[in-house]
Amino acid sequence: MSVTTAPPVDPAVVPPEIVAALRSAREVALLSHVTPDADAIVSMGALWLALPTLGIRAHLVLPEGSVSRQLSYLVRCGGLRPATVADVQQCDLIVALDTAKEKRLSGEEHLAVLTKIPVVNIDHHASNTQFGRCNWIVPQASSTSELVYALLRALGCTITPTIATLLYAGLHTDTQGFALSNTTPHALRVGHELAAAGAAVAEVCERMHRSLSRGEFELLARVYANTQVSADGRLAWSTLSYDEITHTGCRAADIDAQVEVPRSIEGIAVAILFSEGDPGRVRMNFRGERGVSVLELAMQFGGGGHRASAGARLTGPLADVTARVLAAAQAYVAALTLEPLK
Ligand SMILES: [Mn+2]
Repeated sequence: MSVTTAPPVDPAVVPPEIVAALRSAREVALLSHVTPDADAIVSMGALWLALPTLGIRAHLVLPEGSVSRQLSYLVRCGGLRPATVADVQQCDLIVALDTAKEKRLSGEEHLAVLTKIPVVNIDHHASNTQFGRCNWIVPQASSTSELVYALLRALGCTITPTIATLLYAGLHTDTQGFALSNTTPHALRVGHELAAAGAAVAEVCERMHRSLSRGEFELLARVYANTQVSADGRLAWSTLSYDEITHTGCRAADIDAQVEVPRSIEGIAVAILFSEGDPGRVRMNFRGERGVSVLELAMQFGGGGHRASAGARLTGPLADVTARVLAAAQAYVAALTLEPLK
């Protein structure tokens, strides 16, 4: 039976059935999405640290090699220990975090032994398919971290400095340093409370923004060099071929934030980064500016996400995928009615 929770507008209000599901659990498997971002890792990490204090065993599913070099800081910071397949065999509850659809869940081998267990689905993606038995989906929340913070408070857990640092990193990255339209008064309030609880604010900023490896720096230079802008100035995009990625020593897991390069051009409405992390597999990162949603665009290609930040994947040669998606994106931006820039 599926119980769908109507999304509460206030991200600080945790539905009672979510609290009850956690409270009655004995052993929990924490899962998130493939190519986990900071929000995904820390949402699992904060619960992994906090649940044992309530007498609940917790296992964090983070398959080997799935974390980018940059985000491995969060794994070290939290002392996070990924679970083996054997570890999760006795679990009686799955908590899915920051994951819009079931097939995006990471940990294929773990999932194979986690069948027939109820799923609690906690997320802020507007495109979430409500695949859990209990679903707490709040598109108004800046991040899943913001929701996990409310959940830990509702469960009466202590917000230790380590938990505060992890959750702060999730808020910080999903809001691009409290600089995107999802930076609500509530997100800032939670950021304040996490800082007050001992979050290492400056360290998080340093590790997330001023800690590029030489290879990541070279990859970014490539993204700049490959950036193009449409004739109408509304669309900017860049590409990274498999050869360009491997040449710098980077991996598919290291690609995400580089879409900020085409996005940084004044006046654009849509930015796209095409990256061929594995040969013939092209990932698109879409970003919307000037209030424009890219969610519909990503969904046209089987993807999903948020209004201003979405993604999709296609199989095929990079040039073919790029041409196909750009044609749709050009038509999309050409039809937009945009407010003039101030
Ligand atoms: Mn998120």
